[in-house]
Amino acid sequence: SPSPQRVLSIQSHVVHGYVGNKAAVFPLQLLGLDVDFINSVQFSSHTGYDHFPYGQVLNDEQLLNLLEGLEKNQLLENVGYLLTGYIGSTAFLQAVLDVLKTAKRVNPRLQFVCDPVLGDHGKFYVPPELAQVYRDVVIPQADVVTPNQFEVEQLTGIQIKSLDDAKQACAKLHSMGPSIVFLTSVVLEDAPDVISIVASSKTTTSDGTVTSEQWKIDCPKIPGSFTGTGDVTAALLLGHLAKSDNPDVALKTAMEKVINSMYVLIERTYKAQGDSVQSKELQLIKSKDIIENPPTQFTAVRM
Ligand code: PLP
Ligand code: PXL
Repeated sequence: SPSPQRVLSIQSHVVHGYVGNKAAVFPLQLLGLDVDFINSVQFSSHTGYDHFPYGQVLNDEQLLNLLEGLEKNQLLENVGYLLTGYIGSTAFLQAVLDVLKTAKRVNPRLQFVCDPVLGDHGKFYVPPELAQVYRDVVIPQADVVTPNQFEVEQLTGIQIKSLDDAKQACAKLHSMGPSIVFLTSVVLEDAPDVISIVASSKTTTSDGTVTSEQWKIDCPKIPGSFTGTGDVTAALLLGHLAKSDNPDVALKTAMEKVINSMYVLIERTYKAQGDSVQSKELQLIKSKDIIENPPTQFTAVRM
């Protein structure tokens, strides 16, 4: 029988705190997945601390060198998922696409879960020219995309003010390629204190008919902003989709597990925080229980 599918995760490493691979690997492992991870950077902390950057950045050549080692040792054969998050340069993003190409050649069933990290709250935190690279060459090759509100607006050109806008933006992203679109947090014009999470799946039947369905969960907005939430969300989504054996209910069920875990994680982090940046680090390890056993507070409704 085929070996279980591993995840290849290409993300940041921080010595202290929980973003990038430090936020993604632990949840994936708790959900029972083997994770091979490449650290795209090693920094002392995330960018929100006073003194930054300290550490090293992996360049595109170094990434391709690791790829060569993985390929020559036949270590890509059981890679079923590629997961990517924050990527800081066009050259590195192109090299990630080379990783995708090679890993897909070795395993044509590989699924690419792409968090198209651009920025948040109206501001870019990567070079803005990356938006076009994601739009033109990355998203078309992705199976699952997990943009936040700013990112979906940049990628589709659609401002999300209503649920209908969110639906249209999902349809536009589906038309670019991905069969699953997961909007990690949108705040709609008529409900400023609510975070809506939207999940949309596209199915192409054997006669070529394309259908889609959308699910939504509304949560009360927990005040403040925490770093790494998007990274945990994408990892949990991959993990729960990978674990599900019934594709017909997979997205709704996965979404509910992801959001019920995320809500408690953010709530615990909110309650634990003090005045320092450090005190706002996600309470990820202490939340092992609700990652392994997601609560059932929130239920997804059809849009
Ligand atoms: N709140 C909840 C309950 C969530 O599940 C998520 C992400 O999935 C977020 C907020 C998103 O947080 P942020 O706006 O910091 O990305
Ligand atoms: O969560 C995304 C992220 C990834 N990598 C580094 C970061 C952040 C967010 O601040 O600083 C280095």
